[in-house]
Amino acid sequence: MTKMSKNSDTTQVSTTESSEELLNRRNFFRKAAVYSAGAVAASTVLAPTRANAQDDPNIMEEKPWATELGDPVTKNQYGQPSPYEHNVIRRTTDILSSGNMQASIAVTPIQDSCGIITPNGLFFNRCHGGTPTIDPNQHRLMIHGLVEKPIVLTMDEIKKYPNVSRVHFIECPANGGPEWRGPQFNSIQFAKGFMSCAEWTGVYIKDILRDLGLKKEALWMLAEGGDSSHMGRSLPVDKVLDDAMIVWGQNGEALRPEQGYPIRLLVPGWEGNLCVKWLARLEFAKEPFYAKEETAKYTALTKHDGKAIQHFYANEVNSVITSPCPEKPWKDLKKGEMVEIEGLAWSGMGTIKGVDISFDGGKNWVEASLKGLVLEKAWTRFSYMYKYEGKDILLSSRARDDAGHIQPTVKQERDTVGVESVYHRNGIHTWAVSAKGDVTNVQILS
Ligand SMILES: Nc1nc2c(c(=O)[nH]1)N[C@H]1C(S)=C(S)[C@@H](COP(=O)(O)O)O[C@H]1N2
Ligand SMILES: [Mo]
Repeated sequence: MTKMSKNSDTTQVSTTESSEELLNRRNFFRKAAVYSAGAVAASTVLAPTRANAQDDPNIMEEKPWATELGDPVTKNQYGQPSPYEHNVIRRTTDILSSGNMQASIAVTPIQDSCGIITPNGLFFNRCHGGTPTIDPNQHRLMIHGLVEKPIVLTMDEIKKYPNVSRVHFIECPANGGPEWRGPQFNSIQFAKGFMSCAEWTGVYIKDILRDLGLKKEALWMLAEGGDSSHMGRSLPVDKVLDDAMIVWGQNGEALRPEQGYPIRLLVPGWEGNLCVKWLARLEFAKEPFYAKEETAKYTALTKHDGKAIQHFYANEVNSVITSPCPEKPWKDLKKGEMVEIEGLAWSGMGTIKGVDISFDGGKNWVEASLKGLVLEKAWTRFSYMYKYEGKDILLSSRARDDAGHIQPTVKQERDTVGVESVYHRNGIHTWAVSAKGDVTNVQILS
């Protein structure tokens, strides 16, 4: 073991420091990683507390995988996760699909996500007519309507435009939508997993339009998919000229079929349904195009006058604690032990500024720290080091963005919107964590 770590140190570190010195320094840091119960900082490092590790057969005995050769490099020409990760999968339920798996949703296990990137195999999949298998050589994108030079592009032609890579979440506006009247799922995956976040590569539509010449009268863009549902959606030209993209890359590889291979529309921060997959046509027009029932579907009704809030497309500032959660309860914690609370915050209207945590259902708040990359219209991870007290708590998170928005309470949200909607829920989410560490999905109305 020592020999192996020494070797890897020398290959990775090209300083004058010898590997011996490096190891000593690491051991020093490890030993220094103690905390005092009084001074709890977000930067506290946890040392393993397990006693009698020397009696553990897993450390004393040599394992079969340490004594025989492993698989050849030719085994998985496209790699797969360890078989031990077999439970980390997208999940479906009849409650969300009425039994039709071609007009359905498979939700992301956000409880298992690390950092802010969703691996492609776990990206949530919402489709209205199944996932088509499109031959990219036969796929075309037509751009027409109120442009000077309408065109039809092949995939090779699209990829000639200068490309950019951006990290953005996609969230279905119905994320959390089944829960307006109260908790429905004792599961974070089903309650909040209608979203994922990836690094997308593609071209800004404004760059293509520079070539085509957008006419002044053009106020709306219709996007249509090449799948059986077509998913025709219209969006305002202002947003198109701001940051909408046509993307073909997802986390360093081609889009997955489920995400719209070979190309999709990406409308950063706005409702996922606008991010038309298997994109085949863009038409610029004076007016939005949509079927009547779609208008009704994607607008929010206000409680008092029954009027629709039309053309409101951004996903509002939101957050959820991913650890603990119903799927990740606190286990074997001792009173006084430190435990990291983690979660995800996101806003379709800007960059996350901060996240507060409450242990009493929203009466008192403390500030969490943001960790890793903090990017516009992207998942942002937050963290708080908590001293476990072994008592019941109501654990909530409340995010703020740089556009000045803050998550409303469930009561504030119900007072303005009522409970009839299935869209745009961003009220503060609360978990009831029992003294034993079990986690239940609850809503706090005050
Ligand atoms: N062509 C097409 N595009 C589509 C859909 C569809 O059914 N067909 N579903 C939409 C909906 S409702 C959502 S929330 C997002 C989901 O994107 P994802 O499946 O990549 O997560 O795609 C949108 N784009
Ligand atoms: Mo959606």
